[in-house]
Amino acid sequence: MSKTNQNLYEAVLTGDVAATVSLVNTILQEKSDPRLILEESLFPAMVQAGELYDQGEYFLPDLAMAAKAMKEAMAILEPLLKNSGVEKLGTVVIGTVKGDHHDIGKNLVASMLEGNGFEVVDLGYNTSADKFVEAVRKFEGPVLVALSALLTITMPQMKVVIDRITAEGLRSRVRFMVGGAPVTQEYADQISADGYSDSANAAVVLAKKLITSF
Ligand code: B12
Repeated sequence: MSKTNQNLYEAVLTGDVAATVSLVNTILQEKSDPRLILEESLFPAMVQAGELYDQGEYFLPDLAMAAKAMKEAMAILEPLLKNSGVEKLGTVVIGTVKGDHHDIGKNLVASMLEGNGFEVVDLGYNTSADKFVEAVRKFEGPVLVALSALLTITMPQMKVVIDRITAEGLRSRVRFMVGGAPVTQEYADQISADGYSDSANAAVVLAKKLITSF
């Protein structure tokens, strides 16, 4: 890895947004392939940030800052990547379910998925089942639907979404992943979700697994 790519890796990992933006622009001026920037610096930095969080060495603000740096870098690279034909790993429609206004965890999961190569459609918080159905219909191929809930009373809304998408005949091309502090693997099984994870990093591993399960 070149010195500049190594510096960019460090900048994302430490959540230094200004350095990240400046380094991405420097590397692009050297006529580097945007895909190499992703593969050599950005993705490894996000994977490492997620691992440090899982190990308890990074705390929430550290992970959020790394995700922010990644997001700013992606904002510069995305238009270039669209032209260079980089294949996305898959599409994820994500949202916090109806009645629930917690979105910090959902945003982290969305950023991590985006940072790791997924196309992410973020429906925000307090998202109705109708909106999930509408979003899934916009795509033709396989879609991962990621549902977040932080309140015990909104958890059942996850089942409402799964049931609605099933009733609309879309179940065969959708995999559901669920999460949020009160959600458990047991609950995920109970509502027939395809996967559960308790952290943004584990959500990336799960999404990569589910996208190959169609
Ligand atoms: C911040 C916060 C708020 C903020 C939300 C701001 C925002 N923009 O999100 C505000 C102040 C608005 C708020 C409001 C309320 N809150 Co609140 N809130 C919290 C708090 C302190 C932190 C939540 C958080 O952001 N955690 C950090 C993130 C990173 O963690 P996370 O969300 O769990 O996400 C991680 C994983 O779960 C996972 N994950 C999350 N989503 C997904 C999705 C998928 C698909 C996957 C795979 C993984 C995944 O990955 C994430 C990253 O690692 C929690 C306490 C707690 N310890 O959870 C209470 C808490 C969730 N709130 C609670 C309550 C009761 C409320 C209110 C009803 C309070 C009130 N009386 O008004 C309102 C409800 C508003 C509403 N309609 O939603 C209770 C819920 C109790 C329960 N079990 O039902 C909690 C647990 C506090 C408590 N101990 O009582 N809250």
